[in-house]
Amino acid sequence: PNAEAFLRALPKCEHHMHIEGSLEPGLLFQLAKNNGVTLDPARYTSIAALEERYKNFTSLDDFLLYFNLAMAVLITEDDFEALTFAYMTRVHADGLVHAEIFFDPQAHVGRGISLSVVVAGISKGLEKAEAQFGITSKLIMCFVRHLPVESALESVESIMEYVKTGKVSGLGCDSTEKGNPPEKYKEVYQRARDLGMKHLTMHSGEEGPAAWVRTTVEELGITRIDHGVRSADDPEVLKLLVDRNAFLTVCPLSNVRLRVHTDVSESPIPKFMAAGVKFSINSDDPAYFGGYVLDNYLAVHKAFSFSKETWRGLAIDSVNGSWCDDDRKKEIL
Ligand code: ES4
Ligand code: ZN
Repeated sequence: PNAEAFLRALPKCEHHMHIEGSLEPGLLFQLAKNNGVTLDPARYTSIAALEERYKNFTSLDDFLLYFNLAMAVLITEDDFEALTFAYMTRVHADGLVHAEIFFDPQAHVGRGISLSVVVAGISKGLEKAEAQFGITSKLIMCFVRHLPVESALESVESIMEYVKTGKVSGLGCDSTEKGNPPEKYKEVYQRARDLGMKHLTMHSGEEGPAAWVRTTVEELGITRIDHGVRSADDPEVLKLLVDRNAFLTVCPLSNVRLRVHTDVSESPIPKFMAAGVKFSINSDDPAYFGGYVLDNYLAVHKAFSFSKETWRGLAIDSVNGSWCDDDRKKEIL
């Protein structure tokens, strides 16, 4: 309880949260009803049954099946706004001051929802939250690895009008890692750079090996790595991350739910600290993985009992690893 109040009060930034992954079962059923969407009755029986199922994911792909099915209820601009505002309201209560949020344009456009509806809805939710709570944010488009590279290129090209207006700030890459090594996406990131995209990140080293994190840094030139926990398997990769001033967005509860490790106590966070690798602590898909950002901080504290001084340092790192400008960082710190 003492630790909780302390961690809540620390000004924190989150950099790894898929907005579609903040769709709580309650809102999912409500939107299905409002929008007349029929969910698979074998999978979507009740809120309680769904929450139980979420405790039994066997892998990233097993989770992604549910993550992608649930999106069917997100139809209107209001749906995306409500989803986003619900997340921002929730994390404001956790002491979050800045959020960098992923979304998967291909997953929505592919089922007939226009990109303008998706971006306008999410943006409205973010603007409303900034006006009411003072939380700032950045929106990051991710391309998905389960679709062809050609589709990723199209998605990057179509997002550029929103990058130009400042509604979208960066590019990430998510979904199935196994069978999709980072070098497959060199061209996609190159296109994004050519088009003037400045902030780049990539899910790497979640289920894939440390060697793929190396490729992400050395071949793709990306130094923000989402997850990256498998880097800890190779001291040379840890050294590379330090040398390149890389930043990992670690998601402890996600890693347990998706069987990357069996318990938060197996998280390589202490190894990263010992090696001098900078990172932040994040929720990934809070509606699916058993908690929001503060729950992740608390789980790490339960596992490792860091001192207040250590926690202050980690929260400062979360601010410094953000893509907000220096004035905003100063204001937070
Ligand atoms: C994801 Cl945990 C995770 N890994 C990869 N892709 C994702 N999309 C949503 N959550
Ligand atoms: Zn993720």
